[in-house]
Amino acid sequence: MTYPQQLSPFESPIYVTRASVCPLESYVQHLTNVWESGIFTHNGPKVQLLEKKINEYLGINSTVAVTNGTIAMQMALRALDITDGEIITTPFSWIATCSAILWERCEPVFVDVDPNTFNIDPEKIEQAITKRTKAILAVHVFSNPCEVGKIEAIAQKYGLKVIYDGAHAFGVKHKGRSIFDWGDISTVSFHATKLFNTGEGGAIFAQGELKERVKSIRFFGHDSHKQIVDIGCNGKMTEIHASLGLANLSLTDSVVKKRRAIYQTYKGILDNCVEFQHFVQDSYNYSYMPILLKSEEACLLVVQTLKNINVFPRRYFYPSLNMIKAVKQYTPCPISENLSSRILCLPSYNDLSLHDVEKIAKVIAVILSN
Ligand code: T4K
Repeated sequence: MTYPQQLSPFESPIYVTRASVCPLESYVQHLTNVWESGIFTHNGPKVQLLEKKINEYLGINSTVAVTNGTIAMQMALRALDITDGEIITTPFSWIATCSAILWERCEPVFVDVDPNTFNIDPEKIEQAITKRTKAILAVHVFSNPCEVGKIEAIAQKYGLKVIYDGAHAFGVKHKGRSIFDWGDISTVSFHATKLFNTGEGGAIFAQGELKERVKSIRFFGHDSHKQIVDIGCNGKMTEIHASLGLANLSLTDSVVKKRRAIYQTYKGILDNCVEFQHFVQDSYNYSYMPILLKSEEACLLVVQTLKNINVFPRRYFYPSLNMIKAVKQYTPCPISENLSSRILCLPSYNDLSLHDVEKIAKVIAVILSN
């Protein structure tokens, strides 16, 4: 295929994201301390310092660092004593939201999403509640906060627990408070592809006794004297991962700033040809760059054309989780199914130049205008 100048392929592939990382020297500084101490795990000084720094950064006091965002949700369910029954959740998410429920021997009950925010639609939650419902597990999709007030009012009315999968939502606030401060418990992912990352990693946010229980569950069910007081697991973050987190944390504001500029550049060019997620400006961290095409056909055309110029967007989240046979028997969620068929996350990361963003956006605009 021959392209006009505007469509010439990029020399190196451009993927949906690249890890945001500190200069190597600042990581090495932390690693040197680890080597000197000989402490590599078991909630050592780097993990404790990372939790303290995250608390300071987010203005909270509830951070418990763990192995990843998936085990964080499983541990959250355990800490809330949810070991069976139904959990109301969203079909528009990464599989981990749902697999965490299934691994804890509970049943996911899908409630459709809002077509504009992409989050679970609170207006549809009540009709899905049964005698077996134990909790609502909602996701702040692409960092867009759920309607927490409405969700928590329903939960209170029916005596349900609320868990927020905040995998994407690091740094996001709602009504002036960290989004991780809402619900009974929240979780986040610090995977390499996330805004703030520790390579692999995550955290659970809980208060008071629940926080102490999470810490115990993280460490085989030990209390602070190494007595077994609970049935736990091994959910500990290592000192190596915490070191990377300590070095990366200071980048976070600049990462958000760069991704916001990328978002604005895409939006400036694509505003008339695609749809964007509806969100409140101050409550978004731009960690993903989702666009909605008018049809699945248009979405696949964009994917193929970008591939031809060495650009690799991702269809997060396709398919809608209610469509996956291995998950559970199909129940219709038409809005999520429709979103999933048309969603595309475009490249967005620190080292991506605005010039390249402009070129990608213009290519999309050209294809869609034909
Ligand atoms: N809840 C939600 C709503 C989630 O989205 C996720 C995870 C979770 C829970 C669970 O959290 P974790 O247990 O993962 O902590 C990624 C991530 O594995 C996953 O964390 C994330 N959500 C999901 C949406 O996407 P892929 O399939 O995109 O990874 P991959 O290997 O295709 O990487 C995409 C691009 O990122 C690469 O082309 C290049 C770049 N990259 C990737 C890796 C692995 C890097 O620059 N460095 C790297 O180390 O999964």
